[in-house]
Amino acid sequence: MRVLDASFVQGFMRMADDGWQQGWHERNGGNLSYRIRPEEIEQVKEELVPGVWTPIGTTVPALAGEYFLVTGSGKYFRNVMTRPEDSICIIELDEKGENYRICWGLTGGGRPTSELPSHLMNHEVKVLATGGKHRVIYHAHPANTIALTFVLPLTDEAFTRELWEMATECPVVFPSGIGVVPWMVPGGREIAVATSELMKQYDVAIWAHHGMFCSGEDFDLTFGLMHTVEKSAEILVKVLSMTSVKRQTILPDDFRRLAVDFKVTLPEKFLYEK
Ligand code: 2HA
Ligand code: ZN
Repeated sequence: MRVLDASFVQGFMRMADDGWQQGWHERNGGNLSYRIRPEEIEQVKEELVPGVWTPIGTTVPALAGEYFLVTGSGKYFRNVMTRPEDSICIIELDEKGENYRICWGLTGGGRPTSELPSHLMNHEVKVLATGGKHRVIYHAHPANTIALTFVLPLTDEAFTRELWEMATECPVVFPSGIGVVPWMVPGGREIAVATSELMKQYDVAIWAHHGMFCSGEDFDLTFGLMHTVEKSAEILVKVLSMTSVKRQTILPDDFRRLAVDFKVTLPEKFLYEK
């Protein structure tokens, strides 16, 4: 089968285009990666041409030998639908999880996303934490979430609680909460370590004054997670634009009742009295 005809590639392209249409990917902003199933890579094997081994910049032994579909460094989400073969690539990791090689794509040259260390370290944490269920890591620059990093305290507790309050579905969609990474230089191992540490407990991490990372089982769930957090952030921005005091809101005991009916566990550290 042609790589571009495979359903996991089609799903990846659609998600990238959905993010572009949301306005989350100005210029070359954001990046997306998918951990390919063995049977999926088998389908497209004849089109793979391995390049040279290149250091990842970190070590991910739990992902040794795995294949990933990832966006390219400096490539635009806007072009993924029209020029996928130049915008995205399939990479293979070596037997130690120290190097990668490009096996398909980036026809005009280039490298995988500049955030490859963060993507792979998040994948590694999620493989271990979910028994391999999570396959998608998504980074975008949604404006309302970023705006809140200038006005809310940069704590997991503040972001989780404030965003849970803005839409009843939120604690059901991200019951474990949201982690916050203080401002750091992007692109390297240090921010990757900080993010993947948070991903041990959360499926969402916010990078102050930069953007958001989400992890999920498939394209629908991971895109939906980013979309839900950003929608909630948009509501909070609107509320804060009208007033600094909410007349009424969802209270800690309301969340506790919701948790029972929707069969989710909401950590008590987010249900503090204000
Ligand atoms: O330009 O979003 O964080 C890609 C990015 C870097
Ligand atoms: Zn970014």
